[in-house]
Amino acid sequence: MTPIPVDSARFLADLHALRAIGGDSASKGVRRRAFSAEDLAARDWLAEKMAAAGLEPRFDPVGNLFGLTPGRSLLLGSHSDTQPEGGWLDGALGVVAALEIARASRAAGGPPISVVSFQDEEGRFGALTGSSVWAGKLSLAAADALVAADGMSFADARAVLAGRSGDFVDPARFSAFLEMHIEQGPVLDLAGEAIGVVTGIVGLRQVQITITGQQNHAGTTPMAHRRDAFTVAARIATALPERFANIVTPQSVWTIGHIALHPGAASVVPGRASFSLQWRDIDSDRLDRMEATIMALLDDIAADTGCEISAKRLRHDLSPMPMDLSLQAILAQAAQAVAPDRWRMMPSGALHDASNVAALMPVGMVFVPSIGGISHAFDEDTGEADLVTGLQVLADAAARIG
Ligand code: HGY
Ligand code: MN
Ligand code: MN
Repeated sequence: MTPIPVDSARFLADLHALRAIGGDSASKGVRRRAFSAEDLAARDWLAEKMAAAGLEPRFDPVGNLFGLTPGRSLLLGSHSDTQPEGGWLDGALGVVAALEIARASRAAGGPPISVVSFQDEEGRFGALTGSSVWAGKLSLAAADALVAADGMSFADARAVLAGRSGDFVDPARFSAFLEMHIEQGPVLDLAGEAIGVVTGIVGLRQVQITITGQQNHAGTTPMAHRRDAFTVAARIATALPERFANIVTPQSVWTIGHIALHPGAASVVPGRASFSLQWRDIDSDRLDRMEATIMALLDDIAADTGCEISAKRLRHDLSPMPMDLSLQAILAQAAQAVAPDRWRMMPSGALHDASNVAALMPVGMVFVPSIGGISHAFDEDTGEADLVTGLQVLADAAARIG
């Protein structure tokens, strides 16, 4: 195995250069929602870096940006779009590490490596939209019909690339996909370990729940006569832990991340509440049981309150996905070589594009620690030494794959 001579200073400089695009002025955080001006500027920056590294930059029809090396190659990458208040490393780390390894390998006559930054991993429009379309899990027509909370359709958003995007890249060009990512949880940080070799990625389900009660006067409507959509939503949220008690494990999670009340005025009893309910687990059957429990709870509360309650499944299915066993073994060898006994095998509680790419080719993932386990927040961070260790492990694994 010939090592790939990565340049960690250049890698860190590129990471900080990318952070500056859409960077928050008061923190290390970034704002680069898919197809925003900042996201497009970051993709243009990346395309220039790809070209300078001798890779062919190519946008596909949904905004995935590939840096292609001729012939068959190993694909490395992640995403460069972010949450509304994103961390500077979520996605960007894997993209910049991929760029550095592809660039160093090409310069040293090493194995052929291509790079990708998938579009809308963070779900401004759908969920892992760019890699879902590339992997054939979401049709282009269905993706185009997706509408962001701000009313922008995916079709209108991606139209900005018209004339600049080529065809979808043939997945057969690639032998395998490796994604480096921050853990986004506390496990490695608390254990004082440097590397996580990912065994599998959780599955995710999400529904949009709408409660229709009775809009009314906040002063003259007696409490006993109200059909207050918010209090019904609150009953659902507070009932879930007890209803899930015999189904879930400590790793199961569920989140109400967004709620809208209508009409949203202080002196009006809200007649309508609409909120997202998302749940995740590594086991498909448990996801099913959680879904059945949610639906039964909605029926019970609708009957008890006289409110109409609807639930619309929001996202295409993102099933739990095991990582390729041989790639897990290679990443474990690389971890032991670079960070002896400071690594572990572990599941991913976050979703990643690798979940989708697994439908096309063998995939593997490697984590670096998140300080305090914080992510999807401006405070997200990882020590530079851990960033460099992750780069070296990914490069070592890429060299072993060849
Ligand atoms: O939500 C997720 O797990 C991913 O970070 N978008
Ligand atoms: Mn991510
Ligand atoms: Mn994320």
